[in-house]
Amino acid sequence: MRLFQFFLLLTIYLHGAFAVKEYLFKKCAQSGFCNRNRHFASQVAENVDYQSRYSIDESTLNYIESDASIVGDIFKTVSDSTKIRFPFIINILENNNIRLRIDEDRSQIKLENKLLKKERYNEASKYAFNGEPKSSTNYKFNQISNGKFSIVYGDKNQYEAIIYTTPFKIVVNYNGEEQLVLNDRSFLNIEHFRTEDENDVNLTPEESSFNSFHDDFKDSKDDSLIFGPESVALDVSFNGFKHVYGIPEHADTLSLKDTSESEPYRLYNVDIFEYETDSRLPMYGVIPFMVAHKVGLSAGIFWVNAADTYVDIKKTENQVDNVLSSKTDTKTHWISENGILDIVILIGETPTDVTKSYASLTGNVQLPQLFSLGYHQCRWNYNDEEDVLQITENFDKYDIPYDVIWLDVEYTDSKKYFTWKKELFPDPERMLNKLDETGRTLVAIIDPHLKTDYEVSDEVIKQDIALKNNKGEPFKGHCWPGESVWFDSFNPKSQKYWDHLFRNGTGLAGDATNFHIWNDMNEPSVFSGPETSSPKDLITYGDWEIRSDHNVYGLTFHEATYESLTKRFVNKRPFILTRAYYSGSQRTASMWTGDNMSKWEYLKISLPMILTSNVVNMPFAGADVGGFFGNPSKELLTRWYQAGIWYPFFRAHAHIDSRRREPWVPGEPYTSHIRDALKIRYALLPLIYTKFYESSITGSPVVDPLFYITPENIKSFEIEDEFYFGGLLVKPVTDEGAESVEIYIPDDEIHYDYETYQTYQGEGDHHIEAPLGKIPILIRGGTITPRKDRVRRSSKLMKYDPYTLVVALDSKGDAKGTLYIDDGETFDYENGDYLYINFEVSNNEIKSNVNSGSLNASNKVEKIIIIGSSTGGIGNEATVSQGSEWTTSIISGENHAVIKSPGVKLNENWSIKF
Ligand code: NBV
Repeated sequence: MRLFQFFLLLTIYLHGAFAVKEYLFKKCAQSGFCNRNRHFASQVAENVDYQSRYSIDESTLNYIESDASIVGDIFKTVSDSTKIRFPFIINILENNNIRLRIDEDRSQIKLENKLLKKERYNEASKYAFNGEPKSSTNYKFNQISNGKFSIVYGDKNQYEAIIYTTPFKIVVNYNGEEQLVLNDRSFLNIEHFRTEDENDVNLTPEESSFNSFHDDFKDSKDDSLIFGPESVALDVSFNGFKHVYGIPEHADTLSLKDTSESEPYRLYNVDIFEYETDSRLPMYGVIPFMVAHKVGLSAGIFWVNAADTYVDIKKTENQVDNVLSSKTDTKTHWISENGILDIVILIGETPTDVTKSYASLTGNVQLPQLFSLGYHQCRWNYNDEEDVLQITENFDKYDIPYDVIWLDVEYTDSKKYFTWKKELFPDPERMLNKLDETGRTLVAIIDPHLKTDYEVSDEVIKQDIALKNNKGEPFKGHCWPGESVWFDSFNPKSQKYWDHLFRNGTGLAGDATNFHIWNDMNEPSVFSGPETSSPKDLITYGDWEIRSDHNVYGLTFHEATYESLTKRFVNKRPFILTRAYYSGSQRTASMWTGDNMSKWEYLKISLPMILTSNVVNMPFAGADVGGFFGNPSKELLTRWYQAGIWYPFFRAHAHIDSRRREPWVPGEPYTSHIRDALKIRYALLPLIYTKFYESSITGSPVVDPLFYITPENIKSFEIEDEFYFGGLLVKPVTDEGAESVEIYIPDDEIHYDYETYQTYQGEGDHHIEAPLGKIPILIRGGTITPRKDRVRRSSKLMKYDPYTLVVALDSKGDAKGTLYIDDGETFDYENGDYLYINFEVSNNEIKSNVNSGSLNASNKVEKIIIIGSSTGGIGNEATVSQGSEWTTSIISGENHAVIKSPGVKLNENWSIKF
């Protein structure tokens, strides 16, 4: 064991004194497969006469009726005597997405190593997709003529994919215009199987052999690289698209950067401590889905691959056209270490369409329990039962709402998960019950590394459900507890033991149901491993190298935890926070952006990072409020809370070495400002819950980047420090000392100040005073925001409270909104026990219409605030009708009027004339 390195890493972790050690992570040039593909691409690009070596053998083309697919063989001409066969399959999926898969025929190869499957890994889709996507039969297949065939699809035949056979290339048209081109630049490259001895004859002149059979990067030197070079790469051009988004996780801008002169964006789940901002380095999570947008059209690419991946982005000025939005093309180059080539192309009229379409493949976010949308108080660590209960008491004493307290690693006995440090937490169930009295919940951490020599790891070894080294023995490495083994959550057999550990009664937390789980370090983080992760030649269940399925490991781990919690609870939605994630994680977990720092730049970067997460359908996202490493100034802490109330997942967290900073710690006026911010969050829980419900049904974001609301406005395409949360346009203050902001309104819709109702109108920047106590929030005209204005100690205690509706009129005097209500905890809503209500205002009348569901909720509406200049003319009485008719009073104020106590129940339709 490299003990010295282990201690060095540990020191860095504990003291948090250094910036990210960039040199610990492979640059593209140091990574065998990335280096080779960038080299290949540069050779190809330099040669204007270059012709891709890949072409379809036209005689192999076939239509398979059973799944409406088009299949055939692509051949790569290595030399006159060597041609390599790659079977391909094309499907049109529901929602007008087109999927291309290219595999390698490895049936003839002989692999000495009997521990591994010899095929290319093809299971990423099994984890990412929400069930096998349905193929559509509804398309027209135009047989080959003149070296190409085409597929026309869509209800208006608006999509067309033209597949060129020699060389191979796919052009995707929409409404007759070329939008996307695959293998446009001839960067398609699938490194076929060969032994080291045969390597030379298998290399073409434009290829390199850099690090094909060994790896000379630091701790990667032991990598056995049994398969040699096996990368898969492809270029995709987006015509006329200047902006692309997505492919998290990176601490970078919302609109992705050109990487021609820098590192590519790397997608590899790693524990990157003290990460830097403005960086293309990999982070904890991976979603290989990119959204492109231009005026009039959006597109997406889902690169279904779970191996180490790099993405290059190049923006090129297109000489022909002079229109600003359409003169730039974005050209992308996707490079993965291995696996099959599996790509889905999505096209929609708006970015929301593309996000939803991707969600239709990978599943929507699960509807969270309502408590989990409240405020989470975490730090590494709350020391003992008394500490936990004292914190709770202080929240009540200072009149600050909060729902969840968290326990980090120190609650365990010597970091042995599923144990408690008995002297500090003598009776966890008693503690949980006390928390429950005020509706509070506990979340405790459980990681996948299991300290060797204790009953849980012994059992994991005995049951053969640990990750294995390349000899097929349980892999032993170092992590928090010292020497550890890793739980192999790919193995279906492991679920049973996991369920056992989480079981009710004698299990982890007695019978408590206010107990949920945080899965950390599941990249997996291995202190003694290369790039702080698992050696790439570990073997996971199914006889795959972790090289192939590394990026889904974290997902399988949190999915196992989710599954165990569904069994532990009777009919309650589990809450899981995960650090590592992949496409599909949204179905069962929330995420946060890991170990940020108590600095203004990390507050700033949290916004594009969370917006990116929403673009790629992982909307239950947050960042550590206050910053993990270091100590925030009181001003920074306050501003961070004011921004954090808009994170879909809202948790404050701090490193073990940092000073205490719970909301009452900074004192006045900061504590009051933080309290005010938290009360805004709690009052808006009905809106937040409704946004989550809508996302869980349609796949739409919970927080929208501006260009999702105004996709026609080029100026909104790069805005990342503002967003819409429902009808609220928010620009948190993220600059030290700032007393005001310029908020950009992306169109001519009227907006109103959230507190004063002052009007702002006109596309462009607007000045808003924002002294420390003020969060710049505008309400968009034409929207209705549901609230609960009686903020209590926790969300559970607000369950039966009445609602307030905030109606912001547009210039015509109209507005629309929705509200979702259910019991906030169970799955009963799946059987109709909920209410989804539409509100509409026009002609001085507000109408409520229960759109679906039939919950017998007794909640009423206690007031309706109508905002708009026309409210000046409103009288002092409103007529309410729900079954019978009655009147109620209206009180008018500056730019608004309030309908007092209308007394309507939400579970039946009603209307009010004012
Ligand atoms: O469990 C300790 C920390 C945790 O507080 C943090 O949120 C995680 O991102 N964990 C990482 C382990 C390493 C911290 C340096």
